[in-house]
Amino acid sequence: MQKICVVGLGYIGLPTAAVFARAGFDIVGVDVNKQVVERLNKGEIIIEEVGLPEVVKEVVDAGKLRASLEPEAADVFIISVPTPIHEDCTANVEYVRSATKAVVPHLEKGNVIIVESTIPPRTMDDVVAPIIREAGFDPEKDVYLAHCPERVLPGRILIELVENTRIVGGLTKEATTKAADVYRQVVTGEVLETEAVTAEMSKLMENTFRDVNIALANELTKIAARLGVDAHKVIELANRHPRVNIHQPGPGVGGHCLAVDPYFIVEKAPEEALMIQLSRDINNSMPDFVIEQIIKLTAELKEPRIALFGLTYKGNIDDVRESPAIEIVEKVLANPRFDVRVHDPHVRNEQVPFPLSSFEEAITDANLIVILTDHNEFKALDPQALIAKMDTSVIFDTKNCSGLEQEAALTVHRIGDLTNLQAIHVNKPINN
Ligand code: SAJ
Repeated sequence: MQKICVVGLGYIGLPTAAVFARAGFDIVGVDVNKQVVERLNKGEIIIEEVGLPEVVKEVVDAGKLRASLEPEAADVFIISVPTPIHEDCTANVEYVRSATKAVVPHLEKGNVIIVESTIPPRTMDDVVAPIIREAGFDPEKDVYLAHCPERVLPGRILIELVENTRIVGGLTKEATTKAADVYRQVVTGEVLETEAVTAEMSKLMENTFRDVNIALANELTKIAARLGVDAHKVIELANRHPRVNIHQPGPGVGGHCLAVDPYFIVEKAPEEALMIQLSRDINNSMPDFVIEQIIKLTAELKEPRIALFGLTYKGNIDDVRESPAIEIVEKVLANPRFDVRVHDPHVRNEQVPFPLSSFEEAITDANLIVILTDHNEFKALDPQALIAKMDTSVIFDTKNCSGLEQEAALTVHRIGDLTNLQAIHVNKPINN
């Protein structure tokens, strides 16, 4: 059986190592984090993913997976390390570079090296191949270099690693086939073969497609606010056309993929990637658009009490990375006029630099609830409980998810339908 060395034991590398180990491969997993390595060798993991603890325990106990701080000789190397963005929105490929350098001393002719990390176009040619060449190998003849981007969804990683279609792009045709054959031993979905740069671009374009389409929905929302149209209704009706799929507007785009990957394209072709950059700008402008509405809604209140609901970048997860909700909360908290409560049933206090409140605390005496994330809890809010506890029962739903209906005692504004947005009035005069 082939031996695989997986470099980077994070959200993708570790499940990948586990899936190959379960299929019978001998796996050594490498990470620079000592704690990750020590725990893994005891069959324990420090990340959360459905089903993963069980599979890892099984393969570690069976001697199929072990961890190390250093790479070692293997038939196949899989590099799965992060590619964060710099302050100036260019990709930081340092981890890919250092992982490749760490692998090189253990390389032998005929080895396969696969990069799974999301990388800017041409990184395989311009960053990875030169390191291999410097080490004395011909990257087009002696070893087989390929990019195989991951495309799994957290919570379903073990299933999607096996069932999703994979794209494999090698530096040469032979490298493509060699790398694709590695995946064919565990993947039940299709394994599609292409060149390295095409594989790099297709991964980036998948997430860019979504980002651009969300930007279109967000732009529609702003147009609708100006023209007095309900954008949600427009989207619902337009999407009845068999070839139209307008996405959903919201408070912005978060997560470590959609909010990051489009910049990898802009970086390499800034003069051409105009729509991609503009879409990033539109989505990045949404937190301020939400705050503008909060300011309009509370303009006539002296010290408005505001409950902000939801911090994660999407519903029913605990991930706050790049979340637009965090930006909104921090800006609202910075405004001394506002008395703010923040509530998210999926987030623990130590994840964020401000205090969190319970649902009860947040709604009691509130003038306004702003929904920023579509958690199930916020889809099923009980209007009577809100009316009973809030001071003025006004909801601003930026995810159009609450299911709350406008009624005499309850005012509901949705992000795509701001036609009737008016300042909240209180019966008592505000000054004196
Ligand atoms: N969002 C909207 N409107 C929409 C859809 C999403 O505002 O109509 C927002 C969400 O609220 C969230 C953001 O976009 O803030 C991203 O959410 P998502 O669920 O679209 O994407 P991710 O980042 O969780 O996962 C994506 C997936 N890519 C695609 O769907 C094309 C996933 O398959 C990839 O594996 C992942 O990126 C990745 O690792 O690249």
